[in-house]
Amino acid sequence: MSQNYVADDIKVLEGLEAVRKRPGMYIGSTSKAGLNHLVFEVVDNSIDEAMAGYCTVVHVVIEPDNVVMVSDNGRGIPIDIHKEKGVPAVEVVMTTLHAGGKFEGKGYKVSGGLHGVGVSVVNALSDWLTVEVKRDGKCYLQRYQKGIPDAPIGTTSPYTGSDRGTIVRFKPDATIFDDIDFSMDVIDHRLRELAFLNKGVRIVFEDRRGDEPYTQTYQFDGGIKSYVAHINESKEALFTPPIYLFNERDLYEVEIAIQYVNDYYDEQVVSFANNIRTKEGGTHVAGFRTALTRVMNNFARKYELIKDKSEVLTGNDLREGLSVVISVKLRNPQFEGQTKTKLGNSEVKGIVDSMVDEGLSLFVEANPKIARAIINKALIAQRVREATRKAQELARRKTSLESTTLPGKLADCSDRDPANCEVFLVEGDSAGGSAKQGRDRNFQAILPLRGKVLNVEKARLDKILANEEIRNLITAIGPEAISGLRETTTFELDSADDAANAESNLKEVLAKLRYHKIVIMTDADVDGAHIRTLLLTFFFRHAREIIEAGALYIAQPPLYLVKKGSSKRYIYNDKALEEYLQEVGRDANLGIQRYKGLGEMNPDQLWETTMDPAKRTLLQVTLDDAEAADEIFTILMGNKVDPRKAFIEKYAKTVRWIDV
Ligand code: 0RA
Repeated sequence: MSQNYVADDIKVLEGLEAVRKRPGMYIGSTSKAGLNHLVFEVVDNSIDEAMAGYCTVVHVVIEPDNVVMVSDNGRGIPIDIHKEKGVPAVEVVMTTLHAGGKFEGKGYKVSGGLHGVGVSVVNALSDWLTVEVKRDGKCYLQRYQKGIPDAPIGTTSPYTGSDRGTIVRFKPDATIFDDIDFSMDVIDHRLRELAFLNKGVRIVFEDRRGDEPYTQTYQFDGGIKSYVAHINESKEALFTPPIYLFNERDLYEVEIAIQYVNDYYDEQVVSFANNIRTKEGGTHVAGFRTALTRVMNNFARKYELIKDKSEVLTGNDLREGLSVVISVKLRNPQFEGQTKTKLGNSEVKGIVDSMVDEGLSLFVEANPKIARAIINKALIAQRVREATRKAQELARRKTSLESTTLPGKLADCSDRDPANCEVFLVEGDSAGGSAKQGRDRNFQAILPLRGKVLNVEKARLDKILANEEIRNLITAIGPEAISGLRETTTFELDSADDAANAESNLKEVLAKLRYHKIVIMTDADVDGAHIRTLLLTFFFRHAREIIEAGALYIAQPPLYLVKKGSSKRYIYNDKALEEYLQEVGRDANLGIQRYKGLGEMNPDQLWETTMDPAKRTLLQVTLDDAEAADEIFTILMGNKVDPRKAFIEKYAKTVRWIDV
């Protein structure tokens, strides 16, 4: 035992105590996110071993009592006696802060982990933890309680296996965390992501807590190339397979997979640094964008795809339909931004830029057809942007004439303060008639919309603007509230405070809306559902900020009127009807009227059931999970039939969205 042992021992205890006192400092929080983070911290070590080329399989099991087991077939954490500390290296790793996995100079290029805190933090926050190391034909075992070893490391016998690896099992300390129920979905999603990011590694996930165990095996030999393909699964790719760029320089590794899709105008950038999702982007994304724009312009100019010397493709032109996964690995990642998910290392921009420039230039020369397809798409985007700008200028000039250009069909309200006002988007003229009579004209406006509005998923903004119903809708609610219709759209404000920006954007949107509540009021039948989906798609695609501002609602008209003697009752869905019938008994003298459309209700009834703020229920449309909503819209409205069918079959019974 070294002379330093006692001093070191005290340091270890102090370290563990610090972690237990302020867990949030090490794992972010003691809520669900922090709890799940424990698993990722342990998994990261195995992934590092895989990245170093020594491990092919990682198993993650959630056992019935929320004990987590992570095993790998790597070299096994070293058990030789640590020179300074006089205990096996594995004990040092398990008990010393910032010693996890990162044995400098032993071939470890990068180390993951959101906070990169190491497995000792998991140990400190566990009721108990065991580590087993299989190497040199032996199996070593050590157990800890709240981070402190029960006893010196021992060997378990008999062990005859020739396999190697590390097995960590731990039970989180219930006195530290809000609760210790790991989230299957979050862990499942992250493990799949890790499998995409670390190609070839097999990750087996099992959740044994339910009656039926849940098992998944992830292994993607295409790495992030498979990831992009997965993102675009239900879309139509402009070309396959995705463009794949890989390069390493000094201690930087850059991996990028690019694909464009048709009939989809948003861009999807999914970026990572050291396997950590950088939601706010950063220097790696900036370097990519610059290089993409430059390479495509060079190609377009060289082959005279852009005529005029002064003509250029802008970054915006090249964004439409772009899906890209960017993964960089580096020694000292700096995370910045609101949520610390923005890569800040300034040298990375130039490195990624020059690597993409080099790789993509070679690619476009070797694959001119693909390059031309991308450039054509960007040229169309450019023309559309120009056409939209003109259309919008026209619209703006019209709106400056104030209410005279409001659509003739709009029955406006008298109050001029948008904060008090609501507009009901109503399907058809007959329902529109009832709504007009039933409303409170002081603050409620009615805009009847005719027929199937338009399949907005497929249409571009310029075509959408040519549709009269949509133009009416936009003019009625206030064209200036829709950023796609404003002159300048600012992308990626570089250094500014993002939260403050979001806040001021909302204020700006509300300031430009003519009504702070926009209510979709459609029939409770299939056609009504269709129109509602079309409208939601329109708002989602082209006026997302209105949803974000919380200004979009869905009215809830009743499905039935049940009369019993002189009393009457409105019922809003089949389940409620069933319950009511159970309650009153089926043989009672009941009159049940089913409303087929809003038009069947007299104006008083419509007011009473659906429009009166004192009695109605409005569903506020949220963008809680824009990514999920986006997927659903694409599947439901897109070109491909198979994913739509599969989706509907999968969710027919559960999902509320289809029926929203
Ligand atoms: C440092 C050196 C060696 C292996 C590891 C760390 C290692 C750590 C973890 C954590 C989870 N699983 C792991 N597997 C390996 C290599 C030692 C040697 O030379 O054999």
